[in-house]
Amino acid sequence: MQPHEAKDLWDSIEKVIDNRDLAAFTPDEFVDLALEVTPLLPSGLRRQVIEYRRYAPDGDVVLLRGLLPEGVTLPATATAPWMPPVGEAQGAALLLTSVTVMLGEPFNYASLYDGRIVQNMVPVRKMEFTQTSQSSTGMLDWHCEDSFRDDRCDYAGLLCLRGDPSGASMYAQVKDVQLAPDLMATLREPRFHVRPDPAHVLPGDTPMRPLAIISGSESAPEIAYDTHHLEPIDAADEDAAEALRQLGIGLDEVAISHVMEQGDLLLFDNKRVVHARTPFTARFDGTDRWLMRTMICGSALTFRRWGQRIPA
Ligand SMILES: O=C(O)CCC(=O)C(=O)O
Ligand SMILES: [Fe+2]
Repeated sequence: MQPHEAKDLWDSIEKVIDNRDLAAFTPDEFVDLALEVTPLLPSGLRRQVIEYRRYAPDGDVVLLRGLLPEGVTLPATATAPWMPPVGEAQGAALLLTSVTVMLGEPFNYASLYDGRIVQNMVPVRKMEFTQTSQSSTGMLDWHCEDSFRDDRCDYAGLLCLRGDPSGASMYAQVKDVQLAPDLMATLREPRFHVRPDPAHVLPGDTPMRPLAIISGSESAPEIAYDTHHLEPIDAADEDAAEALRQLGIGLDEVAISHVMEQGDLLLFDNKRVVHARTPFTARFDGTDRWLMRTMICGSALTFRRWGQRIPA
């Protein structure tokens, strides 16, 4: 996006917000407001997002740049994923949602980060080495969002409010992975199960979900993957364990890295891409790396089955 387009858009967003506190909006009202911003996005950007949804001509990840105006004064980095946006960050949350709503319905699970529609990917004290978005000093390893749910998001969008030169976002498209046919065949069998993501607050024991790691067509394969929460159902299934190991290596070989900068908006296909983040040092002084995220359900059918934007 050109600098003058970003500035015009930002001014329009401020008019749409009209000094209201968006924290008082219900999730549906918030998304409805974002839909008022969508037609105000530059037409080239809208075309690119719609083409990505329909054909993904340039791959399963798309990076849009320069969405925030130069010199924007954002508040201190949020201190938790579930903090509602304040000040100028409200405009950023609305902007992210106005783009992602072109891919489907932005949503969240009630069990994740207080069910906030727009979540902050920020470092949190004592969480430095966890496998969650709140980590920092530790590597956040390859995963898809919420592989433990069969209704996991189709896409996720990440908008960078504040970058960190060390914390690179990493992606690997499963269609790029080169693996021997017998390993692929093993990964296509339901010989694995995945435990719930630790970022979710779930009542009692949630059973592990059995699944095949790879599914779908040869030309557009899909993946459900989580380095730390996935294992063969049968602990003695050496072939399944080996296929998983080789897949991890194969993903590393096709990794794409990008250091997010302020105003970068990254969309990825959560069914065809795994992602990760490299370590960085958090200062906890309000200047840390800060991405806003929203997850998108691309299926109107699934969304209607939930009957709500924040399903249980
Ligand atoms: O910070 C990033 O680049 C990605 C964060 C992430 O993967 C997550 O929160 O699940
Ligand atoms: Fe993630």
